[in-house]
Amino acid sequence: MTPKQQHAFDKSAFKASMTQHLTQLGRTPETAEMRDWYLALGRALAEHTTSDLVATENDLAIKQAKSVNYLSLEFLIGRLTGNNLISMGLYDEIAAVVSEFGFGLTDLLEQERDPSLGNGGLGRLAACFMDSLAAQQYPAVGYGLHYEYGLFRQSFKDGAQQEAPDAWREPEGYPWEVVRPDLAQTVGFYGHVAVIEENGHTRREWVPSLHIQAMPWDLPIVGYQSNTVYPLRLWEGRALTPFALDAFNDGDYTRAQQAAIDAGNLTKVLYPNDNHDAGKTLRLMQQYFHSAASVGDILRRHLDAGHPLAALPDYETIQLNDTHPTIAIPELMRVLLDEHHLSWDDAWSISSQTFAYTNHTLLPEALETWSESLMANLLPRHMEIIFEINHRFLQDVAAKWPGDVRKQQVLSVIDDQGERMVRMANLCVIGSYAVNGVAALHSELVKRDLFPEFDALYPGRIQNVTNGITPRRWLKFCNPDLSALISEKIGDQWPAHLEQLEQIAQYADDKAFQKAFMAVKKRNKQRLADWVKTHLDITLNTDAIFDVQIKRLHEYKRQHLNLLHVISLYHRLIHEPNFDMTPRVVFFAAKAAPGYALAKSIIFAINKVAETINNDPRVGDKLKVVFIPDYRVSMAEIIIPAADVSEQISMAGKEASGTGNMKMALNGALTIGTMDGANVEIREEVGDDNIYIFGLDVEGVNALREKGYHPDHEYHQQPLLKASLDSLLDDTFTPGHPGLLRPVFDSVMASGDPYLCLADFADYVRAHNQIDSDYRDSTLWAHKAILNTALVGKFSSDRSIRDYVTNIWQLKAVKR
Ligand code: CJB
Repeated sequence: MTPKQQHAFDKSAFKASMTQHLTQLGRTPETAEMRDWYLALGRALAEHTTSDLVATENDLAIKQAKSVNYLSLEFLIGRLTGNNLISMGLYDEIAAVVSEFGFGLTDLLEQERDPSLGNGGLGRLAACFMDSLAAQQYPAVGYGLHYEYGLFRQSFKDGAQQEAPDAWREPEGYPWEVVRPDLAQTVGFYGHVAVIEENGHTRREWVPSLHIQAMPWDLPIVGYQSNTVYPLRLWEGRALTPFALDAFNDGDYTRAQQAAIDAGNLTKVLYPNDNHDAGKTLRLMQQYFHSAASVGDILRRHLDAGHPLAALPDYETIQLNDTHPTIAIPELMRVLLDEHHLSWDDAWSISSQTFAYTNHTLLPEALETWSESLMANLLPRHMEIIFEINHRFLQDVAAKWPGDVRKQQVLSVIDDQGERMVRMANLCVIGSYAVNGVAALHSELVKRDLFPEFDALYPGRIQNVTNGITPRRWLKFCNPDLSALISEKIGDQWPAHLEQLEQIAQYADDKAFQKAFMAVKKRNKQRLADWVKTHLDITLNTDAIFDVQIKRLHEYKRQHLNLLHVISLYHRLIHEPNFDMTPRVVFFAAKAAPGYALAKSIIFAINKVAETINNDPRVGDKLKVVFIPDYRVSMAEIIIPAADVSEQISMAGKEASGTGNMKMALNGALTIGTMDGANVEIREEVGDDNIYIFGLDVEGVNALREKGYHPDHEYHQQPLLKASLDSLLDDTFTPGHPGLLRPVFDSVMASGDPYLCLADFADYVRAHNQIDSDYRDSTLWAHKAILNTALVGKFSSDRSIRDYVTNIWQLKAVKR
């Protein structure tokens, strides 16, 4: 439904449609529960988005335009209903409809379970990018996987993380999705390569021994105030036939159903690792399944539109979101070579002008490699093609650096030191026309430290596109009061033109505006405090500083540094009679990968410290610690508008960009952060006075390592640090059970403190002390907070997408 159609929004027809959908759920308005109403609302709205999706798909101008295909194993979209209502321009109309049925819209929206089809930043970025593509009408299709279970649900038992399956579709199915059986693909696995003699030529062709059906489900990505709706197409693994007929007829029922069981497992669950490659066969199967189905669909669309194969790069570009879909490169080569019988050079020319690759991390443990023997078994023809790509590539390397064996070794797609492994990142760089990092600093480090030889071999190929966030979800929807206040001052065009926020900078010292701005913050803090009271039974003081660290649990993100600061505050409150501090609530929310033991120990430690501090009457409401369980997009939508302080404290050089930093700054929080990732660019925008930078920068980290780092020196030289660490060993936080928190102590003391928490501790405490004193000056704080909101317009994902469009994809917007 478009703004044009909005005028024609037919309330009574819509109400009838909702009632009709209730009937299909076996309910009447009298018997329906809140959930049924939510489902009926979603289904009634989805009728409109589906029809716009199909119309967009069949739009001739779009078929004739170049599209981007965003390939990602993760799309962390979050709830769609509220967001789509905003994009459709129907929020107020629908609020009126549901109130006539006797409900509040926000209560109804709470019924939706988040589709958690991603782990963290990488998956959320993909969702923001789809939103910005649709908002600006750059033709796009998102390709992902239709996991039956998303990221696990997290709860705590005696402080320890428990995981439960996330059945996000619930029994009734997800109201926004539509299955597209006419677009199903078939994907092969295993088998052998046949050599076929034909007209005096031999050619090679893969004969898979297992076939699985890829069934697409489309979710609507609704353009902001437009009728453009692009698909997020998610592939589900299904058996081609429900059972093997021969075995069925022989009465071997178990074997007969094996195919269905195998196929059903393929997209059963999202792998819960973030920034970590676990190397499981089923994961490689998911990756290939995703790539093959997506490449098949892209070629179908291209050929259906009547374009020649050779023109593929003129009409389609394929963005690889990290290395997870790399296998799409040899898959496209295979289809061009073996199915369309193109020559190697022609196929390579097409393929290498079609793919582009985004690198999201420098962490060695996250850089994917696959065992050559595993790949040769699962995808024998692809392995041959990879060898051929590598063989030709190494000839180029030898031509550039004659006789340099080391260059050959580091650049080769195959790592042959030890078990032979396929390096997916190398394959991506070789097979792509553009490679980008996700923030200026990160992209420099990709060139300087990760791929210096590639940068020399292919000058200009490695670029930067700084990440961004969608202002529709991360300001307009999640912070309606601040949105209204901004619109009052500068009009309501800013959600599509975030740079306009700069105009509110002129009100940074306007007393009335400061008052209104801080009143909004206070209401948002109250909303979060109410949530905490209801769900965790902790009473919070909303005059306290709300100090927030929300992100995946990872040593490099240093939640344990934050914890040490919390412990140091507690220590001082108890042991220094003259110590005074501005009241503070420190919020954490984070999931740990189920197999990441230390991350789980850190969660446990935070929970135990929280329990002790929150129940110590000597502390009063000076300090509270809240670990919000089951962090997810819908929770972020409540926490972010309430944050005063945003913790972005990774060890410099480790966080590629960060996007939570952008969301909190946009909502008027001040960052305490290292010179890492996008913090560097946030500082450039907001200015030194409006951000709290601390700790070693990348050069400092390298210099310290060179010199030799000894965490125990820090321990012995800094009494407050020592006291804080020691309390992890005794039973301060685990009464009667000393030693339970030792893993966290050991991670910095016995394991050499790989992320330099102790080296940065003193400066971190200094920065927090500055925050403590600045916050007391409410005028000063309001000034800084307003400037954060005003000056981070650069971080709209609309700008990121325009950078991709201009510097990489070369697309034109098609207005419908
Ligand atoms: N990132 O979320 C992930 N998972 C990975 O496996 C690798 C990187 C994150 O991607 C975000 C989007 O680019 C970045 O903002 C973040 O720094 C990075 O850790």
